[in-house]
Amino acid sequence: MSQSKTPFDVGLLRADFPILDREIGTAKLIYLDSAATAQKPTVVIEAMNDFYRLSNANIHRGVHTLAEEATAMYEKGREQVANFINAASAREVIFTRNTTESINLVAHTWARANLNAGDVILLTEMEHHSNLVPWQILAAERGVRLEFVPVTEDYLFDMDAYGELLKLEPKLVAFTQMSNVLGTITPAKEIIKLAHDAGAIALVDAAQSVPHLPVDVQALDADFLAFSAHKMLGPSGIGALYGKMDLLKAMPPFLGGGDMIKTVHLRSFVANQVPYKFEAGTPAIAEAIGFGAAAEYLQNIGMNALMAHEHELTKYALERLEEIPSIKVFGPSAENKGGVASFTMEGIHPHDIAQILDGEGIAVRAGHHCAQPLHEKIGIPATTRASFYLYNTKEEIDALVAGIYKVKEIFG
Ligand code: 7TS
Repeated sequence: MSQSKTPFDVGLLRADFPILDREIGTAKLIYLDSAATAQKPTVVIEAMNDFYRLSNANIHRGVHTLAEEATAMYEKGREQVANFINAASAREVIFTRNTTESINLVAHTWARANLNAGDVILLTEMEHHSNLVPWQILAAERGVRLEFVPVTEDYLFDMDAYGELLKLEPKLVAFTQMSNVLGTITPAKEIIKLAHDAGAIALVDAAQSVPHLPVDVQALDADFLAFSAHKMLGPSGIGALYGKMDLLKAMPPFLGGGDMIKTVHLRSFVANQVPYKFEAGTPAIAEAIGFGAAAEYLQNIGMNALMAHEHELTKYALERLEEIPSIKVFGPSAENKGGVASFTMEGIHPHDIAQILDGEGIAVRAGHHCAQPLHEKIGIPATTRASFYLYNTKEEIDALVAGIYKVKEIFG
């Protein structure tokens, strides 16, 4: 999809991110926690500031100039986000608070209207809690049955097992396009095609993929696709649910209140059209504007160029990390992996590793990364995770490796 308009120059790009100039103690910040949330470029910060400075008003209700400007800016954000994932229409993009809310929206509306006791939902063992718990709640309430596609020994989506599980005729297949722990990139297009052939609807958890890979919802033929602005250089507090128009039209509303209605009487209401039917109350207006600016910024860089840069970094990071004695990195080889390196070190707790690295200015995350069942499967309670984005460099990976040697020194 997006072709780079300028050559990928990480030095130049870094200048777009003011936070990268920060120091942590006396060390320069090395931010390796973009899988948790990404840093924000000036264009995003300024787009939101400008809205508050110049155009702040509520949307979809006033006739005054500011209200019209605010509405146009909010809807432009939707267009930019829709364009970024190549949705057929901007109306197929619903603004939510985050990936979590997007998945819950589907669980509350589509699933409650369409699933009954005994119906099967197919998930995978490597899902984030966001794509597990909403279905567990539904299973407890409705008697829906959950089944799980295993992760192979090579940390990949198990296609053979998937083929077998599809014989259960699931109504929904909901899976991650990129694991936030293993970095595993799943063959989403093939998974969706097979789901459709088996009569199922497919929901893609794209929280980690939309920020890092070219994602085209039409090419994928995804029915639903959920992602968050904050992981793709945009603000927190806003995310998106893409849905095919015919599905969205048939779905009951999510939350009730202002903006999601056409008319209201004391005992009844008529729902508004898609996407407003799913956006009750005053939304995150500045955030939608920032979300759009982030999508456009990424599109101008070009997702193929960004992906190539991250691939180089990931390959390099795996080589350098695997050199270190007593370290174990989890996940597939670089060909099937996004910019995530989760590891353990013999006899050293992940939180201690993260703490010592922080002393060197290096931000990584330690814990189960909201994927506890995956850690149970692998047989470890926690990992330390370094994750990369467009602004990271090989020098930063060298600093990470030096930091890890320091951890080893401290722990003898
Ligand atoms: N799905 C995946 C695959 C994720 O990685 C995350 C967040 C979510 C869903 C939820 O996104 P949210 O924006 O609704 O919170 N993952 C992480 C992480 O790996 N570290 O912090 C958040």
